[in-house]
This record gives sequence, structure tokens and C-alpha cells, in this order.
Amino acid sequence: MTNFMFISASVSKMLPDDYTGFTFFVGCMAMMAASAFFFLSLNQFDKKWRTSVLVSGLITFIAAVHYFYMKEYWGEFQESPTFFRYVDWILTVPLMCLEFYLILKVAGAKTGLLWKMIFYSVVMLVTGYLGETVYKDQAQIWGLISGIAYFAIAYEIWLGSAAKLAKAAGGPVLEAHKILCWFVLVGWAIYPLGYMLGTDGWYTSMLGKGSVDVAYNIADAINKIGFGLVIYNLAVKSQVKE
Ligand SMILES: *C/C=C(C)/C=C/C=C(C)/C=C/C1=C(C)CCCC1(C)C
Repeated sequence: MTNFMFISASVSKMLPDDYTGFTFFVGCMAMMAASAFFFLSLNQFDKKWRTSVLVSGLITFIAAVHYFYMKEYWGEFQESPTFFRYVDWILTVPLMCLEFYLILKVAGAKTGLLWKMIFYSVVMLVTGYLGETVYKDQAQIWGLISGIAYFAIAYEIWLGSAAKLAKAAGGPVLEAHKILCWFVLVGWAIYPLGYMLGTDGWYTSMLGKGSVDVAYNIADAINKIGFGLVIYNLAVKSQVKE
């Protein structure tokens, strides 16, 4: 009962000109809809592809739950929910690395590749978090370290061992791998831009408070849902062929 009352009391007011709040709200709905779509499609796939599509659904579902908290936090305090944001990322980005590994398994991907990419993403996110919270006045240096780790991920999939495995796999796997590579290079590049928007003294005055969240929210929608759809599409194509 008390729990229920807490939930009903926690619905915060949305101001009509709160565009940032709007993107949190729409983000939450979009992630929920995408999760329903991926989960409900699971039955049509055989075992080999089911795991990949399941992970797509988990990524958007984890995001949906975090967006629920983030939109409340924003509504209540009109402040960036940086903590929830990074908890979401630290769970979902490694799952995106897992997607790369899962589709490349047909070409003999080893778990070493998976751990390497997870390691890079943890470095990228922990240093980004430190730059946005604990060491705000050294945002540049933490952002730089984070950027190097981001570059390492991009290198691995575009030119490193993951790229070689994709070439060896060929066909729809290679096609899907290429599209995912573009997501990482272009879609993920929105995040460092958002980070710069949020760093004091850089562009904060240009677009105002909340612009960092708008950038992150748009990037999340593109990357999490788009990424999932590429995997879904690959699963559909491969299934027809078999
Ligand atoms: C679903 C969430 C995703 C795909 C999040 C990705 C986040 C990044 C690629 C963040 C990158 C950052 C930098 C490259 C430098 C500045 C700090 C970060 C963490 C915003």
C-alpha cells in the first residue's frame, strides 16, 4: 500500500515547454515498445538467433526501466540524471559488445574478443562518469581518456580482429557487421558531443541546460533501437536462407 502510494505520488509535473522532459518521456515509451517488439518476435527464431534477438530486447528493456527513473528525476529536479544514465550504459554497452561477439561466433569469434571490448567500454564509461561528476573541473582529461577507449572499440570492429572475423563470415553477417560499425562510428559519436555540451565553460551557454540530455536521449534511441533492428533483420534473413 505505501509502496503504491509512493509510486502514484512520484508522478511529477511536466511543463509544456520542458522539451528535455519530453525527450525523456518519449524515450521511455520508445524503449518499451521496442522491447515488446523484440520479445514477442522471439518465437519465430531458432535457437541460434534467439539469443541475439533476446539480447536486443534486454538492451531496450534495461533502457526503458532507466528512462522511467530518469524522466522522474528530471521532472523532480530539472537536473541531469547522470547516475542513472551511467548505470544504464554500464549495463547496455557491454551487451552491445556481446551482440558483436554473438554474430561473429559463426566465424569462430573467441571470448577474448568479447572481454577486450567489454574492458574498453568499461574504461570509456568509468572515465566519462568521473569527468561528468567527481572531477568536473578536469572534464577534458577524463573525456580524452574516454575518447581513446572509444577509439579502441571502433578500431577493433572496423580494422581489428572483429573486422577479420566478419570478412571470414561473409554474407548477411558481414553486411550486418558493417551497419553496426557505422552505428558505433556515427551514432556513438553523438555521446562525446553531448558530453561537451554538458561541460561547463565549453558550450553550456550555447544551448542551455538539458541539452546534454537531449543529445544523449536522441543517441540512445538511435543506437539501442537501431542496433537491435539490425540484429533482428539479420536473424530474419539468415533464418529464411537456412
Ligand atoms: C546505449 C548506450 C550507449 C551506446 C552509450 C554509449 C556511450 C558512449 C559511446 C560514450 C562516450 C563518451 C566519450 C567517447 C567521451 C566523453 C564521455 C562519454 C562517456 C560520453
